[in-house]
Amino acid sequence: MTRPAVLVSRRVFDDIVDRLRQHFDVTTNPDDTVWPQAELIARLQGKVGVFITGSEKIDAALLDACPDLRAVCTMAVGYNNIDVAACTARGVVVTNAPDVLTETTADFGFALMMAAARRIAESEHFLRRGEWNKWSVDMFAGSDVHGATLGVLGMGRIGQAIARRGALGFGMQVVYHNRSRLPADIEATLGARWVSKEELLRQADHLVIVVPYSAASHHLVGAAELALMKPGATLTNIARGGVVDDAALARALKDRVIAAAALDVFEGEPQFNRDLLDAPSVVLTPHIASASIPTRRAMANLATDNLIALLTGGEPKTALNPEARKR
Ligand code: 8YV
Repeated sequence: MTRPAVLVSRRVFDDIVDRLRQHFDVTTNPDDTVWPQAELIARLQGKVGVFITGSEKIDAALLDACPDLRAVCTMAVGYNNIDVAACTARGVVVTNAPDVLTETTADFGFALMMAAARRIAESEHFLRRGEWNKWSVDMFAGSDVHGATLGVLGMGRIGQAIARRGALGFGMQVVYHNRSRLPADIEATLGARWVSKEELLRQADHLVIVVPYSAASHHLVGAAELALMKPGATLTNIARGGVVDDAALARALKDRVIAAAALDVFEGEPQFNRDLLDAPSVVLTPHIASASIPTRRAMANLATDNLIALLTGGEPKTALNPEARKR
């Protein structure tokens, strides 16, 4: 009997591929090439399932060109690279990887926020350049994190995990903005207060952005929003490139509209706005907030569990459109 054919679009851990090989005829990408769309489509011919990351675009044109596809399983929690409605319309089930990366991503968001507040990257570059020749009273003096006001834009799982770190670990006052308010008991546990977006921008000493990307969140923070922030404030973006207007942010840092920023995600990444390199007080990392070994393994295993379940008659753990199965 021929086994279902699946594609793993990027290099993953060997034991993940071994798990898939127990059930499927697996094609991999050992060179980890980011395939152009036409090549991805060519490689998907005859495949019923695909294991993807946040980098591959699954849209209506691809689905129409790959009629055998039944399952799209991403190891990312974010799925703005997948047209879920187009998948549903064609009976293709999509799964993502929530929960397993929440705490690791929150750790990193908090670390970036602290690095921006305490000017860690900036001062390290200064030391490496050999410019440190004396102590001085305000050398790289930044702002405090403990006791400050933490503003969380987007209070999903990761936003809540960051709020918990701020409130319980650092005695921060937590304000947040989200389309829907949290239940009162969760607000009480996190010590978090819902405010309007404008109030959030005005009140936060440290703003951390964790909203999913969509047309509605495109440039949610641009020049007008940055102008509302405190001159001593920091901004951390671990959400998606495009939620922040990077050009406006680079200008705001240069003009000292805000004090510092930390970015793990960029518009057009892995390309990014080069003006950020010249902006003062900026920490830049290459989209690694979920990159601890145990968490990346958990994300890949969850995508694998989902792909195996979907193609062997089981129940996927984290389907985004379970209704697609009935089609
Ligand atoms: C991933 C992410 O590194 O899960 C997400 O949405 O942005 C990151 O954790 C990446 O997208 C995995 O493919």
